[in-house]
Amino acid sequence: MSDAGNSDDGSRGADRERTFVMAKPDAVQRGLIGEIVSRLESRGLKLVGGKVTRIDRDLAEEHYAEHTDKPFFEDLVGFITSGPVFAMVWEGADATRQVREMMGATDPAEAVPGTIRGDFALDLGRNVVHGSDTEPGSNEREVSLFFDDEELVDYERIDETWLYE
Ligand code: DAT
Ligand code: MG
Repeated sequence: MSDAGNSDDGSRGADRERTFVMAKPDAVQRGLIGEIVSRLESRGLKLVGGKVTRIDRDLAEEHYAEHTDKPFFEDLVGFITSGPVFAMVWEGADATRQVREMMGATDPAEAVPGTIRGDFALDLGRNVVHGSDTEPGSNEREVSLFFDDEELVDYERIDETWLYE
């Protein structure tokens, strides 16, 4: 990981990680990009990459490879390729798990209020946001699927000394 930490021995940087997040086509169409960005940004996570892009079928199949054999796979690929998405990389302590918590349950019907899906979605097939799962390596796999290294920017936020002890 980067030298994002501020301590002399670099130890504060040790538990920072990067995770892949995406405002899905429904979020883009419904004007929810800012809402999603705002929540993660206010939490203290750091946006290190972001772009509006279209996902083609090959990328969709690779991104969702774990679901290839699921009955909903075709609908999922159809949906995620149906319009532009906003792809992001966020960095921070325990970022993958924290983003997943902030997203809420996969099925918005089960997502508690206060989570992104619990506040902005109703239907499993239109759940507005994607975040890497917590399987080791999932975050890195997805980041590199969507971003080249030079698209990701190392920098310090001025509030980092107030976000991390
Ligand atoms: P998540 O997006 O929370 O990581 P997942 O990886 O299990 O959830 O599934 C990927 C997406 O596929 C999910 O956001 C919505 C869709 N999906 C999951 N389970 C589904 C189901 N049983 N029926 C229809 N769509 C489903
Ligand atoms: Mg998943």
